[in-house]
Amino acid sequence: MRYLSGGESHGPCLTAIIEGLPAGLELENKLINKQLERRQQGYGRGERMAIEKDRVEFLSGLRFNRTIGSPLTLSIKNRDWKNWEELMAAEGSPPPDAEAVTCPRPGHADLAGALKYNYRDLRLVLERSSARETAMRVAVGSIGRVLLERFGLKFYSHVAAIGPVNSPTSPNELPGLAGRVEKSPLRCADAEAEAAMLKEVARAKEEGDTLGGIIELVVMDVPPGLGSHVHWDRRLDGRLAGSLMSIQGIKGIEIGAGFAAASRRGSLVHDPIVPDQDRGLGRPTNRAGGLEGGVTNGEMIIIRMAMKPIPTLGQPLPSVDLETGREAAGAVERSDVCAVPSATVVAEAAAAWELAVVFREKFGGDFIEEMEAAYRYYRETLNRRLKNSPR
Ligand code: EPS
Repeated sequence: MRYLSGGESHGPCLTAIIEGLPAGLELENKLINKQLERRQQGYGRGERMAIEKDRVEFLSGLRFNRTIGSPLTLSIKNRDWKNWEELMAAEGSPPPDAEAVTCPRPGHADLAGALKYNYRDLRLVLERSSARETAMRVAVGSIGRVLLERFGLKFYSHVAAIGPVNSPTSPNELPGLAGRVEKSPLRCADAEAEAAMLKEVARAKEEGDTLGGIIELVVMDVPPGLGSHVHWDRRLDGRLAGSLMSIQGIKGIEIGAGFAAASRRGSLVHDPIVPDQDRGLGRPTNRAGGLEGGVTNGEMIIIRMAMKPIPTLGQPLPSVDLETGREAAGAVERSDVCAVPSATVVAEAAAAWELAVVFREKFGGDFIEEMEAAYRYYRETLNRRLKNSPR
């Protein structure tokens, strides 16, 4: 299963084509739209979010709310397009008053992208590097999530830190606190931490600055055996990390105990395997974060991501005007102060997509019932195997 997406931040729309979904999967746009709405929330977003109201449209691959096995084409309109029609026109020439963006923002894709593609106008980089692209990633990931929810997988996320303020919530608490997270303007499960984070974001905004933070993602009820140890590019830890790291602004990833495991002895890192009355085998701890050898082990997946502060600053850092070669401040554009809450929703979707891909690899099938039969067979085999293991 794979997808490609296209679309500029201020172009007419975002588009994606997904190939490889089983036929017969029920899809309703309201499920996808709910995820798109979640992504648009969050204290710290800029004025753009007041303009957009993201909604998915299905352009192919769906008939009467069921996939038909052909490529599923999705579209999300950019409402802001009406303000950019001339400057971002696909054909013709630039309007006479069009000004090129020539001062790269430190920390942004501006400079590296312009050097790579030999652009004069940095707009050609920022239009596609923009986190606007994540609207489509959420739509695509949500379709993977619809598929996985049929098999009982559950996704939770929260903001574990914004700038220097940490939330004390642990991953195990997330299912019970999901309602609180959904209502929080910062997707933070802890009221006290949330209040301090809100202050921090307001202060950064006042000072023309931006903030990053830490996102925690949990996936529950994941069957063991997804991914594979047999080849590097089939290891699921690497695939999840690659996909999550590619979300705009993410600079660090850890699975389970992550970096903390490096300073502890093995006896304090690895999760003992014990007999378990109900499951056959149990793990009293989950420092592996649900993945061993690049394969899911049946425990919940726990991933933490570090997001850097947004590089578009109200008080810009020093830069160079690429047109003149002289010192100049980095470009100032309308932007967000903090997008960590939105990124938690993007992370859920990106992980859902990657897990859906490995689910399709393992259980295959051209139609959904065929896939479900393969899944049932595997579950029965696991049950026999685990229940019969000698105690
Ligand atoms: C972004 C800059 C802002 C954000 C945008 C990402 O957009 P604009 O330049 O139009 O104000 O709002 O995020 C989105 C549009 C979105 O849907 O998340 C950037 O430069 O990355």
